[in-house]
Amino acid sequence: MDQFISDFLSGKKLQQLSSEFLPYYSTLISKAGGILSQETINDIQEDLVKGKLKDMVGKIQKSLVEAENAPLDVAVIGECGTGKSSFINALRGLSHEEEGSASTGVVETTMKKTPYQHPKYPKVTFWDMPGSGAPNFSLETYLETVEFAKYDFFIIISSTRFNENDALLAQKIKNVGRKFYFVRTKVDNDLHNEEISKPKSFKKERVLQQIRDYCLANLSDIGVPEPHIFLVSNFDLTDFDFPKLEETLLKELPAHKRHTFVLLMPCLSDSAIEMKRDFFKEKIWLDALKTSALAFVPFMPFIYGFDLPEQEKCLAHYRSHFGLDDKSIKEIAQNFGISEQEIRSSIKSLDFQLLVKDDCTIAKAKTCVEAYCSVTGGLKSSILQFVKTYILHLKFLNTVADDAKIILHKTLGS
Ligand SMILES: Nc1nc2c(ncn2[C@@H]2O[C@H](COP(=O)(O)OP(=O)(O)OP(=O)(O)O)[C@@H](O)[C@H]2O)c(=O)[nH]1
Ligand SMILES: [Mg+2]
Repeated sequence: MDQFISDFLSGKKLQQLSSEFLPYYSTLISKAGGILSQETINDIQEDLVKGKLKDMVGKIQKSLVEAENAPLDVAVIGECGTGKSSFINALRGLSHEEEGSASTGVVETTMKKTPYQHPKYPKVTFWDMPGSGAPNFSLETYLETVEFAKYDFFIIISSTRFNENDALLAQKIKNVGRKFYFVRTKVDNDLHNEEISKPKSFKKERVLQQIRDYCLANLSDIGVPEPHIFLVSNFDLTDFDFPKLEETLLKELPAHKRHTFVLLMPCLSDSAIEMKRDFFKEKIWLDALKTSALAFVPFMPFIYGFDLPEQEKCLAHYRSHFGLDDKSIKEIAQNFGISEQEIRSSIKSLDFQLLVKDDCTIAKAKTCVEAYCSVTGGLKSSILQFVKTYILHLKFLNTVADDAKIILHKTLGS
């Protein structure tokens, strides 16, 4: 059982909990940051000191609702043919031939600004911009059509060297207070070409370093100070700098937008899976803290039930977020030539009954509830249901996240 929640329920002094809140919260959240803004953290600490538990509940609830509903608009810009549309398709988890994917091709393809919703998370929109170097291109009209302030951040893409237009766009983005990241695509091509042309001396890491150094020198030549650059292949997001790009974007987003971004991160690396796990863990914890506080608010009806279909829904929800729903399992089997049976037998999160039946959950919940009842008396059954649910949700989450890693390594291996 979580120490902070357990202390809360067993009636530890709120003054003391207030000073323990921030250090505890910091150990709990993802390395890329949490859902609560610094302002909300300060407010919660103050509410704890003053014993204003109802206010604290309201603030946590507000942060959770904001995190759930935050829209995210990402603009992808750069020269013609650099792989903007392919990058968007990769982020949306769609192959280039799938229905609803952005058109890609060897000739100029994207002629006007086009929004693409994430198929699973409709609040996330990627904006596919026309290429900035087309023959009929005019920087002035381009700047007008882009509407810089509208987006949360920009990805500037190049497949060779960045140019003056990219630098101008970066400056413009900076002026409206938005962030931009440079992504160098098609590194798979570069590696392939180098390997064919210099089979004896070819070293993958050295070639990648050369591309990185070249891009950095090129960006500083055109006046971009200390640029961040990420090397990717749109055909393989598990490799190169894509995981680092995800982590950087997540860190630099405002707190309430991080949750939306973390949802769309494909489970293509251990670090992406861990960041997802941490975010959901934080949400479960904030929910539990809110509910624990409510149990101490006078005149608030505290009725908490344990509804099996609801629990099953919760498990299905985690499976979907970690790409382990039935549809995804089928796709993994097809794409990697592994039998569906083999995938299903190697993971534990498909057996809801087994996860729920575990006696440890009830034993753990009872210990915690006894502490609470020794302080307040009454309410025993509701609190027991709440603690049981809390422990179970954590268990669902951890089982699903561990399973996602098992499947990731199975597919990487094949
Ligand atoms: N090898 C390799 N090819 C890529 C990569 N990204 C894109 N391509 C190919 O590059 C070509 C252009 O890709 P698009 O995604 O259409 O490029 P775009 O920037 O949207 O092009 P416009 O819309 O015309 O500006 C296509 O043939 C893609 O398959 C990559 O990372 N590696
Ligand atoms: Mg395009």
